This record gives sequence, C-alpha cells and structure tokens, in this order.
Amino acid sequence: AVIEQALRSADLESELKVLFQPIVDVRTEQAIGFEALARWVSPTLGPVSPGEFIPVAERGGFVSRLTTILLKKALETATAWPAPLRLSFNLSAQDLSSPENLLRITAVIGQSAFDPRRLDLEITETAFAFDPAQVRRSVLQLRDLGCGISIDDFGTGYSSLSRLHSLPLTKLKIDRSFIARIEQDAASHNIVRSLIALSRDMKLDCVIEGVETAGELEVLRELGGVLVQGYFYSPPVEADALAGCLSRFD
Ligand code: G
Ligand code: G
Ligand code: MN
Ligand code: NA
Repeated sequence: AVIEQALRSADLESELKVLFQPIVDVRTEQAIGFEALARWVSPTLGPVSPGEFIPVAERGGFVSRLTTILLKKALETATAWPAPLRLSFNLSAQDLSSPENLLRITAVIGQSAFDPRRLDLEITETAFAFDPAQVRRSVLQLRDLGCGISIDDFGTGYSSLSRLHSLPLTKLKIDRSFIARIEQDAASHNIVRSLIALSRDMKLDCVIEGVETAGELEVLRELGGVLVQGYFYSPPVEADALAGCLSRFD
C-alpha cells in the first residue's frame, strides 16, 4: 500500500529510469543487443525494484503509464546505438490484454526513430492467462510493425507448446532458475538441453538468462547455447556506461 501510494503520486517521468544489460553471442563474444530493465528511485522510499513496483502498478491497473514512459526512454537511448544492435523491452500482461494499452505502445514505437525491426518485446507465458485471444491479437499487431516477440522466463509458466507454436514468436528466453542449478542438478541440465533443442526445432532464437560463472557458460556452450545474458558478462548498466560495456566485448 505504501508503494502504491508513492507510485501514484510519483513524478514518474523523472523518477523512473532504464538500465541496460547486454545479450552476448558466445561465438563472437559480441553484444547483439541489450535488455532494458526499469529502475525507480522514490524520493520517499528510496530505490524500489521492478520486481516490487511493477506488480503493484499491475494490480492498481496503471502499469500502462509506466510502460509508456519506460519504453520512450529505452527507445531514446537505443536510437543512438549502431545497427544491428537490438533493444529488448519487457511488457506486462496488461499492456497486451487491452487494445487501448497496446495502442499507446504502438504510438510510442511509431514516434521513435528506432527501427521497430530491431525491437524485441518480451512477454511471459502468464500474459496469456487472462485474455489469450486479445493477447494474440496484440502479438500479431506488434509483429506486423516488424517487432520481435520473445517469451521471457520460459519454462516456468503454463502455456502449451501448441499455443506457442501457433504464435509468430521470434525468441525464447530460458529462465535463470535452470541455469543456477545446471552444474549440480541433472534435471536442470536436461531441461536446458531440451529447451535449446526445442528453440532450434521451432526456428526461434534462444537466450539463456542468468549466466553468472565461467563454469555455467562452459556447460551452456557444450549444450549449443549461443545467446547468453547474465552477470558473467555484465549486470544491467546505466545508459551512459554502455559505450564501455560495448568495447569490453570488442
Ligand atoms: O532488473 P530486475 O531483476 O530487478 O527485474 C525484476 C523483474 O522486473 C523482472 O521480472 C523483469 O522482467 C521486470 N521488469 C524490469 N523492467 C521492466 C519493465 O520495464 N517493464 C516490465 N513490465 N517489467 C520489468
Ligand atoms: O524476468 P526478466 O528476465 O525480465 O528479469 C531479468 C532480471 O534478472 C533482471 O532483474 C536482472 O537484473 C536479473 N539478472 C540479470 N542477470 C542476472 C544474473 O546473472 N543473475 C541473477 N540472479 N539475476 C540476473
Ligand atoms: Mn526480461
Ligand atoms: Na526472464
């Protein structure tokens, strides 16, 4: 309740900002793009993590306001990046389950100079829980603009493979909980191997999230993982630190 009140009275334009975490191709050790990750420093509460404030805004029914501000900021930063670097941006279920909310998003994309074909929108399997038909229409509309669609936290949700197969997806992002256990736990190892194979069979790119150690990276290379995101390469960084982050992989 404290968070909701602070969020509702916040000057979101100035209090919200976006950090960026590289997604790295392990074959070239080059960043292929960055995921935008929201940060909020409230004047009264201090820093509040998106894991806390995004669900509050969702429950309050106003997450679309945050999405619009964050997407605008992320696109503004990404417009300065050299092609073909991509931007990944997280959407909430509510952004997709209402035509009005989706319209705000497509308007922000349309007003930006960033090529929508270099934009990947991340959605989770739970986005389909509420109104799958509407979410499906939203996904198709975003694909028509040229955007990619990634399934985030893949492997932790409830969506059926037949539904996933029937959507024009472009990427699966394998949830970091599997990677955290990949060296100790045979089941996690097998799941990651299967999900990499599934992505290949479905002709989807596959991003492996939450890679923190050289040991994990080595296992993932053996399994044929190509795109990796995690603290091993870089935590999320400020927009103005990106130049350094890019040159690290050159
Ligand atoms: O960066 P961090 O690990 O604290 O993010 C926590 C959670 O918040 C993750 O699930 C992430 O997807 C989500 N998140 C981060 N930024 C955004 C955003 O801009 N929009 C939405 N909807 N979720 C975000
Ligand atoms: O749910 P989503 O995948 O969008 O959230 C990504 C979250 O994971 C962000 O909050 C980001 O800060 C966090 N993250 C990124 N890399 C790592 C990592 O290597 N380890 C852990 N534990 N978290 C990470
Ligand atoms: Mn994500
Ligand atoms: Na994820």
